Amino acid sequence: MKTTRSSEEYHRAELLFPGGVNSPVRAFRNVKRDPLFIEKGQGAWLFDVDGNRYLDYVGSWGPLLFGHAHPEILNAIHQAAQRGTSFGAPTPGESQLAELIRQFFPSMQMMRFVNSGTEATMSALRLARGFTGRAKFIKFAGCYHGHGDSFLVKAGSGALTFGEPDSAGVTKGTATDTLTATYNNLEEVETLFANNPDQIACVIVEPVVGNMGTVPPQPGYLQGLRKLCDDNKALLIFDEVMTGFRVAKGGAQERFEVKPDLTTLGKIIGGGLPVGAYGGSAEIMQSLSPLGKVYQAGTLSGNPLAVAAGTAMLKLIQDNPGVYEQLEKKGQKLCDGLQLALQKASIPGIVQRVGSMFTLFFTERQTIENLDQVLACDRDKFVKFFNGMLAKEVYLAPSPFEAAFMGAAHSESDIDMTIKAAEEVLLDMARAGK
Ligand code: HOZ
Repeated sequence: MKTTRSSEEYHRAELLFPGGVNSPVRAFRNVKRDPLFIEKGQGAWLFDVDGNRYLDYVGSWGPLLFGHAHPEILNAIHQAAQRGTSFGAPTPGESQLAELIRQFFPSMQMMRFVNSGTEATMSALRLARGFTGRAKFIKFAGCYHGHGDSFLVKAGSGALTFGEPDSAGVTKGTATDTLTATYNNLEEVETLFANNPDQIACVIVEPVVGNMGTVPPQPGYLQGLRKLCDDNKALLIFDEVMTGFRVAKGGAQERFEVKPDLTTLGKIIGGGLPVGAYGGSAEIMQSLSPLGKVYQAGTLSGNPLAVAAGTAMLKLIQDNPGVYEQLEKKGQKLCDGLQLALQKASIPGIVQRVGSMFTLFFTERQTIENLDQVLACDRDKFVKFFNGMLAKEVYLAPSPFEAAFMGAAHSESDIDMTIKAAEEVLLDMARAGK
């Protein structure tokens, strides 16, 4: 695999951007190679600037349910762009997208559009604090809710990839209001509530964690969080930036039948363009300015291009009601194949999956339920696996702390190719280990 041009681009970018990138995980440092620079994407495939192609299981970190450059999404963007790219004033398109979102997420009776998942979670936290009049909140080790100061405490994703789950620049004052607990452990949450009576505004959780690899909630866990929040008059926030329109059409809240007070959504409702949203009951949402006292604003919020792309994306979901069943079946086939490949190579590991998001963990354990267990997995094996798969044209997330995403554009033969590649890579790893 020749990557000369990618390396040239990387060295050029290193002079312009810290680490040569505009978001840390994509620097590929943890997989010990230079990043690939992308020329284009088409369906399930990515093409780099050297002309190599890769079957893409990152999918822009989740939103590309129907693959790259889907004609209906491109057409919507094109049509919208001809009418202008930004107005800083309301448009009917925003209501159309919001009505569609509400059909899938009835808990989001009212919502507010922002520009990213990070903005959505930051704003939802401020709203929860403003609504309850309380300062503290609970998050879970290994969960990542974007790069807002309050959330960079025991954070997952890039923060974890580079060993900085607690970022420099976050003041002690900010961090003291962030209480952390172990994911899938209700007792710790109960204790935090008991030790901080009437002080906790909300609990925020990735209902299925994607930012430390795919870690599903144990049966009853999300219901338990719901009850603890109710008992303590705190709000429950589901960060569905990854799981929204992914693990079910109505996200994790539909799949696990738990209704949060607030939901945050990200790039998927922009068809891959920069968008986020947060929403909940009218009572809570009406605390936002200009009706209420919680302030939040943005010129590009509800940007017409992003709204058009998002509307096209949600219409695709609406018009393809069978898509989640197909993704479930394909996800099962792929993950069963990967699990068998581990067995054939006698390499300890498990593949965890919820719908079409999944992760292969190199571990002796039967399940991975929290961050400590994730951190105990074999990272050297991950690096070898990642690079081996890349050499066989399969593009996985360049970090063991990210989920993989499969979409409707991945064909049966793409899945067969992935399983075959994994079998070969794992057998090579097993041989080399002897
Ligand atoms: N934090 C994103 C995934 N969890 C990665 C964003 C990026 O590097 O593009």
